[in-house]
Amino acid sequence: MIRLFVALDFPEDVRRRLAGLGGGVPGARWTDADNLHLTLRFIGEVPEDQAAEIDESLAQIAAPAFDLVLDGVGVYGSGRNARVLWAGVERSDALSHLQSKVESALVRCGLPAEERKFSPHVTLARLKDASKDRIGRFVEERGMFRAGPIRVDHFTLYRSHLGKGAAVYEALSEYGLG
Ligand code: 2AM
Repeated sequence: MIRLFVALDFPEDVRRRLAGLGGGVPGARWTDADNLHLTLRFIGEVPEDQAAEIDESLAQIAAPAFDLVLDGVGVYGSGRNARVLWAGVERSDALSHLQSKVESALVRCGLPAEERKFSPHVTLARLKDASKDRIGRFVEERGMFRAGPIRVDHFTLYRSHLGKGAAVYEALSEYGLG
């Protein structure tokens, strides 16, 4: 079995800027600059032959390239249940369009439909027992963050290797956008 997800990657300068937001929140595990991405669809564990089928199906997607703007930061969960610090994405019909094409390609491969609404974000940090005040301050101080427009001319199928430390993401295939 291999663990897969579909995501957008970012150019190095954008990743550096995102990584530069980190710090000042004890209890936060910051995402390495190299691992920053925007998940279009988490797939999870699938057998290798199904992975090949998924790859073929994603390769058939035809969608336009587009520009993406990252906008602001926020937190998932609140109080003691704050789990994730994220950077947000400006509303983009092109992004939603691509995401729904990915979703239908995966459903055609026999994967169960995603029940949760697509909520595009870039995970900056995962939180464990982080102080509410520090989280509040982070969101306040970094709220003006903006990056882009970023040209999105491909999306990527990633394999996630789970280990003792942070997961290692391996790009398996890139798919061009027209
Ligand atoms: P997250 O950053 O919001 O946690 C690889 O794990 C990517 O898939 C992450 O970007 C993660 O989103 C996303 N993902 C979505 N659902 C997931 C799940 N149930 N388990 C692990 N990762 C998930």
